Amino acid sequence: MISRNKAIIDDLILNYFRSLPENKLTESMAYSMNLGGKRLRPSLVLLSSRLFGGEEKEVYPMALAMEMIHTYSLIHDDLPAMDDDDLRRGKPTNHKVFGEASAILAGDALLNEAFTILLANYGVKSREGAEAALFISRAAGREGMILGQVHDLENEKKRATLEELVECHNKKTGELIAASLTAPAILYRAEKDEVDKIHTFGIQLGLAFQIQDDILDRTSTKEVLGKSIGKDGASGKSTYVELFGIEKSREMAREVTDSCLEILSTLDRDTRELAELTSLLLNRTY
Ligand code: GRG
Repeated sequence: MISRNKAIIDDLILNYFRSLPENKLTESMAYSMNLGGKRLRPSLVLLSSRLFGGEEKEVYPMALAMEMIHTYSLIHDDLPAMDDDDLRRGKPTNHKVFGEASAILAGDALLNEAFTILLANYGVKSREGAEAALFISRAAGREGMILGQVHDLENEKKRATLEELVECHNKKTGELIAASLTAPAILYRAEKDEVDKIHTFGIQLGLAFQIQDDILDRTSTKEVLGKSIGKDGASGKSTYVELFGIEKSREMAREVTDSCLEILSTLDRDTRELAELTSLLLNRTY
């Protein structure tokens, strides 16, 4: 199921960029979009549309847009002014290949492209479509992922409390993951109670994902993939592992995963695929 979703999304991305005029900007956008990656957020869009009774193909543009927003955030996060990383997904970061100015513009263009796609395919077509696009915009912006990035920069300068760390992760990682699940629910007119539940599930899934990411940053072969890995461990930057150690962090990731599965069990829908993905994420190795 996971590899099928990933294959669909990889194809969507390839075909989309093949349809664009070839120039320096589209080359730089396509470079980062095609670097690989787990395609978690677009996969969640597909799974959520199935959960809420949608037609899978109808959310392909939404899935593509979510991966574009995610990729823009990674390009900007890697810039010298932010994390200053040379490698992403094991390959040279966008600014290392195309230069800093070009990388900033590629990120900007991916963000705009995502909202062009969302508005053209959903926003101008129905009220639910517009509400789904609005939800994604809020999750990615000032109240969501970008605010999380601001918290993350602040937490680099001090030892964060658990509450500060959770708030940072919920915004930086959780909101976009949650929006990938919530936007299809809105599009397919799920009841308010279900929309709230899938959103809460998404935020918790983001937290479990981020704790696992902190653990992998310290323990796995990810160490050879980018220099921020060593930096997180050595600089005292606030992470779960830094605050609680590996074993306690593993226990916390398990607890949050259990609470995700608990939320899913309260939805009167076939949540087996999402439950399977949730458990797989806890055991992921990259
Ligand atoms: C610069 C606006 C702006 C936001 C940056 C998402 C983010 C906020 C920064 C990326 C750095 C980071 C470690 C974020 C935490 C979330 C996370 C684990 C991102 C990596 O997501 P994966 O593992 O990446 O899904 P792949 O490569 O598989 O797509």
